[in-house]
Amino acid sequence: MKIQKEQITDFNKNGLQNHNENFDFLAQNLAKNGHNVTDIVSKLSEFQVAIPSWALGAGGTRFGRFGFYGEPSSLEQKIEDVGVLHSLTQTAGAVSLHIPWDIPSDYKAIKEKADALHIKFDAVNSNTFQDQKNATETYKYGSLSNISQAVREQAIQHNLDVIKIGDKLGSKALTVWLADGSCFPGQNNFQTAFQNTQDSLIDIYKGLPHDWKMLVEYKPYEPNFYSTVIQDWGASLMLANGCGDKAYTLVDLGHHLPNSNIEQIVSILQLKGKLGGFHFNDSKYGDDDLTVGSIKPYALFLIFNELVYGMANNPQNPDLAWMIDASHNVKDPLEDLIQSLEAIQEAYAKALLINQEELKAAQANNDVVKCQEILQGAYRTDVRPLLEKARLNRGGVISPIDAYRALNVRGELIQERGKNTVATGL
Ligand SMILES: [Mn+2]
Repeated sequence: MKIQKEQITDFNKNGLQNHNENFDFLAQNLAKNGHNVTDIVSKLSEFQVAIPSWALGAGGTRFGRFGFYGEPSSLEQKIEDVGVLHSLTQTAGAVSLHIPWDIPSDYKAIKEKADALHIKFDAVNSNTFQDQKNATETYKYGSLSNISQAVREQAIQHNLDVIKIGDKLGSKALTVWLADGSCFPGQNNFQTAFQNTQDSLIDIYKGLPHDWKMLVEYKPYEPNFYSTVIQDWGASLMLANGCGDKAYTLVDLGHHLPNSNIEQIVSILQLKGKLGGFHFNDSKYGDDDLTVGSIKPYALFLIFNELVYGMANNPQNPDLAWMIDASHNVKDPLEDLIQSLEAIQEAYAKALLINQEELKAAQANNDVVKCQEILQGAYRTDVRPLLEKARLNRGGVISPIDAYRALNVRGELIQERGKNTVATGL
């Protein structure tokens, strides 16, 4: 399914007057307070977030999976779904593939399809948390960290293959997330597992094209419940540093123990020029993979405050790979992704409203109350008209969820694909 320009124009007709009134009111108020509204809107327009291919179908839990009708069952269809998201929101201009779930059979055709929908190929993700069909070795006891050299070699080769696939599509980064670890004390020697992982990553790093990055993701627990080899940002940073300049830490919002100060982590990594990418989601208890901003929107805003500061003040840190990393069990996956994209833009817009000079002055005076007022003043602003304007400027819709429903996208997808499709890999 492809959304046509006329459908978007038609949909926008109804809401345009309301939007204009809301936008003008907000823009005037912001301008009075010294904000450059045009600049903020253009920053929002430019901000693009990659959609992971695995988030386009229902994810499921350890206990069961309830499918969602009309799911994409091929890479082509996944890219079409990202195309739908992008044409409505104009902020999903990239897709992040998962190998082996998304190996193209016809590279040229896939690239042409993505180009036509204005979608780029973001970081490619390797998978050594499942055994693959016909594999000679098993990852049951780990992959890059495994005590067996044969297993490590298989996992290294897989990552090198993923780089080759990504390279053919125009990707510029490999994301490595390891499920490696142990479920019981004594099961693993921590030092051996860490050293094996470092050595394996160095072998993969050697296979990176010169303009590529390696992003090392961390997670404190799950699927291993006693220890994970790359449990936190410190372990990730050590491994990245051990590989070289093109290796970076990747922060996934859900991969922290409760109450971790994630905004401080991203801040210091940027200072050190080592923050490579960011995965968005939300959670209540752990790696819950919920809709971005659905549980802790203020924490997301505080993270964006640090990201905005870093993007302005840390030229030593590269442009970040932004991706949603979520899973959908009860919602229409595309509606969930639209809500996530909106929440990301909202947090970004609010962070852009923080007057950094004023904040610096208040910090210099140890005016704690003023510091809080500045942050919360920005947070309490209803920035949605700015998001609407950013979308409209690029040819998107005023209200993506309403448009998605008005255009009966899911109904069309079911018509086209049937009810019992399953997204590959899930
Ligand atoms: Mn992730």
